[in-house]
Amino acid sequence: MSDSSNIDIERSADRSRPVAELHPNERLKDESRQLRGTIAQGLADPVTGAIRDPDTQLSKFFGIYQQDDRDLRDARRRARLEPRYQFMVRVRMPGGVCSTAQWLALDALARDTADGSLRLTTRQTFQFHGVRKRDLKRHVKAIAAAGLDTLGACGDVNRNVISAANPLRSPAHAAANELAQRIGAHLLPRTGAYREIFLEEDGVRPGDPVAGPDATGGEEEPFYGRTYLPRKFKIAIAVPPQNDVDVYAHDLGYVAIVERGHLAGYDVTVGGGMGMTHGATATFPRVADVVGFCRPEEALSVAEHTVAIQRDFGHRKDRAHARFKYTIEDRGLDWFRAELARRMGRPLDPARGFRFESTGDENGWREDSAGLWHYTLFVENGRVRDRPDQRLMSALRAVARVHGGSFALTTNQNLIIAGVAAGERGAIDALLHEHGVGERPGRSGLRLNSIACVALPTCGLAMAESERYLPTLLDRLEPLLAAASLTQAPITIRMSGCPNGCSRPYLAEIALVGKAPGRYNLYLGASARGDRMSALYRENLDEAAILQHLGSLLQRYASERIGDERFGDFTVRIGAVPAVERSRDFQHLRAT
Ligand code: SRM
Ligand code: SF4
Repeated sequence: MSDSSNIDIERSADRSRPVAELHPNERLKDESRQLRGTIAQGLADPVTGAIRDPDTQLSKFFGIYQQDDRDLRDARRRARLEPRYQFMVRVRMPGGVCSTAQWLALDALARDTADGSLRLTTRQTFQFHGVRKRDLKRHVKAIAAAGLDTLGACGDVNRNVISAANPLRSPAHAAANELAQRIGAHLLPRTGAYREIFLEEDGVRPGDPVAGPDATGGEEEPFYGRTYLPRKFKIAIAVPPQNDVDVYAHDLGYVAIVERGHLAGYDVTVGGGMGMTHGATATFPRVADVVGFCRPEEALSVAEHTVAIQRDFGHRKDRAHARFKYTIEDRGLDWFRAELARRMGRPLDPARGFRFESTGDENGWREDSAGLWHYTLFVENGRVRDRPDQRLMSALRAVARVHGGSFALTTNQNLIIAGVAAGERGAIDALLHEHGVGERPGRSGLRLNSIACVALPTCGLAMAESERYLPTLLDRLEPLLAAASLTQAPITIRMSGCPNGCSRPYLAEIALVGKAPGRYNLYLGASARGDRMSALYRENLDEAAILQHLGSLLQRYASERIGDERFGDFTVRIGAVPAVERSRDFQHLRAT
């Protein structure tokens, strides 16, 4: 198979078929009048806190998820009340940078129309939780007034494009951030539904990123068409030696190649993804493959054509098989390269090669070559809220009021106070300290390299706790680390409340994936560079068993590691888990 015109290409489940033969969501999208559905009517209905059923699928395309508070489910059922419906609202912010004015606007909004907290996500943006239906339009309008939007933050479209954190760090970081913004704008849905329903503006401002159909004067969705993509599509841009974005977890990735101080272009990766379903071996996480090199001026075209290939060939019958990783698995890399070359008019150049060192963030103050300072603040699991001992939300509000630079979100759920003049550092340190925030001497390397997904009580798919539990588990693991003299060891640990893998767990040296309340599958053996997945070590563990298994492995690591060997590599070397080089191995191990 080398050419898309080849008659061997299986087309029975892609968009060449009538929607009636495909997954019901395809028909829903097709008949939705470019995502309008009856969302407006549902929002206007005062009788319920919910919107209408199929519209809950459509609202995702506007970054809006209907949820209910799962902590209250049983009590409300017993009281014969409808679930406590509320909405998660996700901001679209390619490259993850906001101004201090935007921070202050979002902070006010979190306290006004959400649950009083801001959530920094693994895709470098903000989520609000607990927004009630009656406040939803006001909430989205306030985000727009701050110069941001939520369009395409969820749904079957290209998602928030992420790039190596902090564009001020180096020229390559600036280029990566700029590329993220260009791709994000280029692949934004054009439907006017967002403005009509949530912003309630018919007028279109030229150049407005959420302008809608009149801005193009043509078809409402010239790129996506009536049925959009088969599934979500995710793009990341990395700048070695950091792989903070986890480029191998992405449908499409770019790795900056800097030669003699100049950005030569990008090595391109395709076919990564994390999601799977427990027990369904046809679903699996996959580490992306490097397929070639493109020059900076070709990068946008690579994104457009790659997403178009998935739009045209992605599986639209079975949503569990609809991510790009399965298109790549089904059809092969040679097919993809040929199809991309056909669309671009030339093949990608051979990959140049690169080397990653870690996926983590470097916490604390760092100076750049221009003499500006950047403070990376560890934000446990990305949750920005005030606690009695640590008034993080107030601290960052106070910093935003005096800080002359910007805020850069990281894909490890942390925050960089970016672009700080040397003379401003003391004031920022003092504000953080005053609110009980900042560096803490006893914090372990494991905690500083931890990520947990949201899970309960808002995520409808959670099987176990994650964000609310990982800090407690770490409290119990830290004495074991201390006993093994491993407090400073930079070991990555990630927890997800279900196998969908929102914390990208299968790329962490220690991964805990929720199976049932209080029960987790333990995966080990991923590389610290984010290029090798972990393998299932033990299933269905409760806390005591997790502590026992990790405790003894950490003890062995302390005494048997060779040089600066990382924990993931160590667990593979001693045979605790096999090395998972390919997703097929991951599947095989799970099935046996
Ligand atoms: Fe995710 C679904 C939260 C990053 C894979 N994810 C969800 C939903 C919307 C649950 C739902 O569908 O009802 C979660 C909302 C929970 C809540 O209450 O807020 C949710 N995902 C998150 C966030 C907030 C986790 C976090 O703690 O930061 C991340 C938001 C990113 C963003 O700003 O856009 C988030 N999700 C990811 C990632 C990591 C990444 O993208 O780098 C993944 C794995 C990578 C991938 O996509 O392969 C991920 N989320 C999923 C999946 C599995 C997709 C699949 O291919 O099978 C689902 C379920 C689905 O889509 O059906 C999902
Ligand atoms: Fe929810 Fe599962 Fe994602 Fe966690 S991994 S946020 S539980 S969908």
